[in-house]
Amino acid sequence: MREIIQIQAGQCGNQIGSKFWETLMGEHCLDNDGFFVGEEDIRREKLSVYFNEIRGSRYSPRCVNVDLEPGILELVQGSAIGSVFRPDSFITGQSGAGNNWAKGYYTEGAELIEQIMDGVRHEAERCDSLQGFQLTHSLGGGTGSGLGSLILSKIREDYPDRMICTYSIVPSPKVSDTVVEPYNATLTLHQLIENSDEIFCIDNEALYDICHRTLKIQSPNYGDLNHLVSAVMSGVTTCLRFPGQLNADLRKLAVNMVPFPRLHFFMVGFAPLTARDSKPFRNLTVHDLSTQMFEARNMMTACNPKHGRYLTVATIFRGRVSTKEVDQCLLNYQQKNSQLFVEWIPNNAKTAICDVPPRGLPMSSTFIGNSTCIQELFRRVMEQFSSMFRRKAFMHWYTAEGMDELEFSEAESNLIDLISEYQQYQVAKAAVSPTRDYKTVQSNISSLNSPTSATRSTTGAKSPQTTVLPTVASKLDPVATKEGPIPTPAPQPENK
Ligand SMILES: Nc1nc2c(ncn2[C@@H]2O[C@H](COP(=O)(O)OP(=O)(O)O)[C@@H](O)[C@H]2O)c(=O)[nH]1
Ligand SMILES: [Mg+2]
Repeated sequence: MREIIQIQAGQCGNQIGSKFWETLMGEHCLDNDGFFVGEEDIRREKLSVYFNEIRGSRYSPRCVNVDLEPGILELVQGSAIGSVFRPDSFITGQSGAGNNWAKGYYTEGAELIEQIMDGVRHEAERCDSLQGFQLTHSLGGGTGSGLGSLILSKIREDYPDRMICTYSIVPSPKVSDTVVEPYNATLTLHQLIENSDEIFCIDNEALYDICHRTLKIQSPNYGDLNHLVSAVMSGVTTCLRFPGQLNADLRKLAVNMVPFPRLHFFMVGFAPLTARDSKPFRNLTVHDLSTQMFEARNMMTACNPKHGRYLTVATIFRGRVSTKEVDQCLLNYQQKNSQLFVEWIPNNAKTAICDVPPRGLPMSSTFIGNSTCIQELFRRVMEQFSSMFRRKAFMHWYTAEGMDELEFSEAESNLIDLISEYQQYQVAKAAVSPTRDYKTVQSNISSLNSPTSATRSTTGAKSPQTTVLPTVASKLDPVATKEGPIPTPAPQPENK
């Protein structure tokens, strides 16, 4: 079986991680002690993707739970599902990371890394055919972000041919008031560009807005946010956990979703949105689900898809839904909104259908999009980062742990490059025209494909077949110009 090892790091990582296990155990009919109590084979067939079978019909999550302070891990161990985890899967430090990325990556975290990698190796050796790893963490703190980054780089080193995916919680001032979060987030994103293959960007800003505006929760707490996180994590992992699906492993998903290696940051969405312990108000149809799923307010990444274009999309419908109806609804959406999908990747929206609905709902839909509008999220973080970094505010906390300022500027410019790469593909037009010969078409296609063409654009080189859409660029330009402009490809009339 194609096993996945989950690593959960830090407060947020462990909180969303254990909620994920709780949801999985519910969907796969495991009781709180890990015994399979279901009847349908379909729920059991792929259990070993995420669980170790320990004996008889008892299963235990395949995970390594890491934190630099003991509090949250003690809570997980003491929770209703606490006994399902192997006791030595918990690896704890004592000192905490104090919201400091450098402590997680260089000092406190580094002391724990050998022990963590032993834990990872222990799990990997028990696997029959390991497909990869998934990390749950926040970008804003010190442990999940700093130590999380260190873990990813070690995994890359030790398991270079396995897939790595992360569920990364993006910080928002609406939810947290630690001022250095933009630093920690930028330093982590810098690492994620190199050391992760697939990143599901789950944004506290969006989660807060969904709770507040849509679900009318006056002051949402982490429990409310994590309820949404677990819905979407269950949704995006559906194809990995139930037999016979499209995108049935991490690599297949990446092949469909990632057209260029660095552009592997996905926005995610879910429908119907419900508060904890509540049910949707009315019966849903496939039409409702597919409309809601594409709406900006259902996205758990605070970016508006209408401000960018989709490179690729994957959707997952669950429950007893008609395949024909699903196909029809999606086709309608794409036809009505064709300007939102890049035309140079034909058939870039794929759908999977799984009969098993999530718990408590008759049907649901999950959205995964690789959209160029994700640059809005990066620009938000970048703006906060740059305004502090320009004055070197709070730097001494990082340099005291042995970090160099240079690392901050490198992270900053890597993120600026990433933004401009997304922008470049947002404005890129199809290179094919009936009057061109095959050779020109090929060379245009390869210039579009070449990774250097993306970086080249950051130095202001003109790209021949682009035209600027005014939306994102002009709206966000003030951000771009603070530390020198984030260059966008020069406007050029479309080639005839
Ligand atoms: N959605 C969500 N965000 C969280 C949770 N716990 C912490 N965060 C966010 O994570 C960031 C702080 O990181 P945290 O995980 O507490 O730090 P760490 O323990 O050092 O990794 C802030 O942006 C918080 O808003 C949680 O349970 N759910
Ligand atoms: Mg912590």
